[in-house]
Order: sequence, then C-alpha cells, then structure tokens
Amino acid sequence: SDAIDLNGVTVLKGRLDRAAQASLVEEVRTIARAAPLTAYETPGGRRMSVRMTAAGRVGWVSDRSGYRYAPTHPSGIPWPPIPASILSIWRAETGVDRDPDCCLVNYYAEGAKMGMHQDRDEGDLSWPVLSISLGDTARFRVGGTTRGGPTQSLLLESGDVALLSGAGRLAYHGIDRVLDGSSRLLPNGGRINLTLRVVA
Ligand code: MD3
Ligand code: FE
Repeated sequence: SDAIDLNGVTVLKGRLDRAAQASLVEEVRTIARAAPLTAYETPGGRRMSVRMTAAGRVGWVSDRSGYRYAPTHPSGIPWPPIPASILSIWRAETGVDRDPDCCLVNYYAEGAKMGMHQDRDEGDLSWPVLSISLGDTARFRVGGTTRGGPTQSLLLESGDVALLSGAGRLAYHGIDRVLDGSSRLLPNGGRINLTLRVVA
C-alpha cells in the first residue's frame, strides 16, 4: 500500500483488508457493549459531536472538571482489555516492544467532526501513536506544531493506518467532516477511528 507523508504524519493507504476491517468492527462492538460510547462535555461546557470509549489500562475522558486519562469509564467500570488482534497490529506497525496503555475508540455519526488539536495528554510524547480508520471516509487536516499555521488535508478511508511519530507526533490535526455513505463496512454508517497510545 502507498505511504503518504504529511508534516511527519505517515498514512499507509489501504493497509488493512476488508476481512481485517470487519473483524476490528466486531472487536469494537465488544468494547462498546462493555464500555458504552459517550459524548463527553468539554471543560468549557460544550458537548463533543464525536462519541468515545476506550480499551486498556486507561481511557481518555472529559467533563466540566477537565480532560484526562482515567482508569474507569464514567459509569465506574474498568475499561475492557485491548484485544490481542489490535495489540498485534500495534507491534507490527510501530515495532514498539511494549503494549499501548489505551486504545481510544472515536465514533463519528453523520455530521460529527473534531476540531484542530494536539495530542499531549500522554506522559511521554516520544512514543508513537497509531491510528486505524474504519467505515466512512473522513477529511483529515494536518498542520505543523503551532496553532493557526498552514495545513494540508487528506482523505482517511476505511483500512487506512496512520503512524504519528517524530515531528508528526505533535502536529495539530483534526477531522473536518465525514463523507456520509462512503463505505458499507458499518451497517448503520458512520466512521470509527482507533488510536493506540502509550500514556505512561
Ligand atoms: C496526529 N483522532 O483521537 S486520527 C484523536 O480520526 C484524533 O478520530 C482523529 O485526533 C480521528 O486524538 C484523527 C489520526 C491521528 C491521531 C492521533 C494523532 C493523528 C494524529 C496524534 C498526533 C498527531
Ligand atoms: Fe488527536
């Protein structure tokens, strides 16, 4: 598959075949049955349009008191374990010899988007982040390491894998929009993004 580099963000187009994508969707369904998808409130009091859950030792959560990695879902239950098949993708794609602490699950229904941000809530920003896209195609935007600078955009399609390491790890990025009806992977449409992170 082709590798595209945008400001140090490497996107491996078509990295996962349809069977691998379908089995990841089943893994996500299992995670979301245990730890339901949630539209978090930001510290500023806005409701995010992306719904989230997680697997692993910690999951990213947000509420009026702030955002952070937490050991439990807002319901109080521990996050389910990261499935072995997802850990093996992490090892194969990153070469990192320790498991990630968090598999964050983002679900974009029609109209959901994610504003430009940096990922810097993790304790050690030198570990890579791995992202897997499933379902509808998204317009992904990447800038540099300062807010408001020039940006480039790229379509993230089902089966694409993005590796964020080096300069790309601190790049500003976001999801402008999801192209409704662009994939038949998810029976009810929408887009899933998995991000694997060492939180430390
Ligand atoms: C670049 N997710 O969860 S994935 C996020 O599609 C997030 O749901 C988007 O941004 C999504 O934080 C984008 C690609 C991605 C993920 C993590 C990154 C790009 C990144 C971390 C650093 C730099
Ligand atoms: Fe991010």
